[in-house]
Amino acid sequence: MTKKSRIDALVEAFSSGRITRRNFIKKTTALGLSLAGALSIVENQFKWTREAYAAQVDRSKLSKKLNVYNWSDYIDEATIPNFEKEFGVKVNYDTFEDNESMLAKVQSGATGYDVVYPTGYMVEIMMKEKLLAPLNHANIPNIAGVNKALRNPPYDPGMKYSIPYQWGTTGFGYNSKKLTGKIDSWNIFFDAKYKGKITMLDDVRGAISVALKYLGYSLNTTSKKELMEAKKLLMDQKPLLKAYMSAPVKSLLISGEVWISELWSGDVYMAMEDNDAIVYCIPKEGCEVWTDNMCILKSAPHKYTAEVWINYNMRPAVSAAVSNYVWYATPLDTAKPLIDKEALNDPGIYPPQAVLDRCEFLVDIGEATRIYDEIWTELKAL
Ligand code: N2P
Repeated sequence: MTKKSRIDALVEAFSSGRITRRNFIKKTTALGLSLAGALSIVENQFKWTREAYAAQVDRSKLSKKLNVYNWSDYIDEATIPNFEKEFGVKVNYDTFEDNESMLAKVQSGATGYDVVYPTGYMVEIMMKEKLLAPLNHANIPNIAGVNKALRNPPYDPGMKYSIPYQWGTTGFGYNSKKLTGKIDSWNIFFDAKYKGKITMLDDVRGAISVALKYLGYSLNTTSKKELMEAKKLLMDQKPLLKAYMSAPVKSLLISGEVWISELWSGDVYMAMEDNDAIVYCIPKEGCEVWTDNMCILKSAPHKYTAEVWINYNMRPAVSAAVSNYVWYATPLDTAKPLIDKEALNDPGIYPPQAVLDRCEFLVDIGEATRIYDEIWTELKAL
C-alpha cells in the first residue's frame, strides 16, 4: 500500500467512526502527513455535522412543554435537564416496558404524547395504523449522522416517519457463578435443573422468539405448524420460569435470585455494573437484533418542539452520553468517536457481522399476529 492509500484508508476509518480523531491524527502524522494537514481533514469531515448543529431553532415556535414516552432505563441522566435548560421547554417523561403496551396506550386515544420510541416492527404497525406523523427532515439536520446501513430500513425507507435512537440485540444474561459448562445456547431455558431461576421477557414477540429460534425457525414465522411447536415448548417450559419479566428483572439478576434471563443487551450490561458475575450471551441459534426509533405521533400537540427534541438527541455528544450510560449501541457514525472504548470493543454491544448474520429483525407478521396473541394469552394464563 502506498502512503496515500494508507492515509485514504484512515480517512475512511475516521469518517465512519472506526477510529477516533486522536488516533486518526496520530496515525496519519506518523505516515508523514503534517499536523495541519491532518487537522484540516478532521475539520472537513465534520464540517457538515457542525453546520447541521448550527441549524437555527426558531425559539418563537417552541412550545412550553413536550410529552415524551420512552422505554424505561433508556436515557442519560443529563439528557432531559440539559434540553430543558437550553430550550426552556419542560419535558414530561413517561416510560413503558414493551411495544404492545405502548401501542395500546397510544391507540386508546388522547395521550398527549409527542414523541414515542417503537422498535422497527412496531414502526411498521404504527405507520399502517396511521398513528405517526411524517418528519420534517429540515428541522432534523443531524439525521446526516445516521449510519448508512440504518438509513433505509425495510419498514421505513428514507426514515420518513422514524429515526433510529439506539440499537441492540435480545439475547440472555446469566450468572456465571451459578452456571457451569459451556453456555452458548437457548437450551438452558428448557433445562429443568434451572427450575425457578429462569425469566423470559414479558412481551409476546420477545418470549415466542426464544422457542422459535431454539427450534431453528424464523422469529417472523407465520407457519401455524411451527407456531404450534413453539407453543408446546413454551407450555412445557412455563413451570420452570420464575416469571415473565422485562427491564425490572435486573434487580433479581443482581441479587442472584434469578440466574438466567432473556433480556436486551444493554439492560444486561446495566446489571453487570452491580454484579460482575453476570455475562451477556448472543446464543448460537441466533436472536433478535433491533433498532428503537424516535417517532412523532400524528396526534402530537407539539410537533415542532418534538423535531427539535429529536435533533437534540441526535447530537453526537447527546447520543453518545445515552449509549455510554445505558450500554446500547448508537446508530450515529458521528457519535461513535465519543463512545467508551470498552463498549465499542465489546462484541456483545457491537457484534461482529458474522454474529449479526445469525440475528433477525422482527417484522409485522400481519394476520398471524392473532396466533401469536392467542399463544401468549394462554401462556400467561397457565
Ligand atoms: C431499554 C429497553 C430496550 C428496548 N431498557 C428493547 N427494544
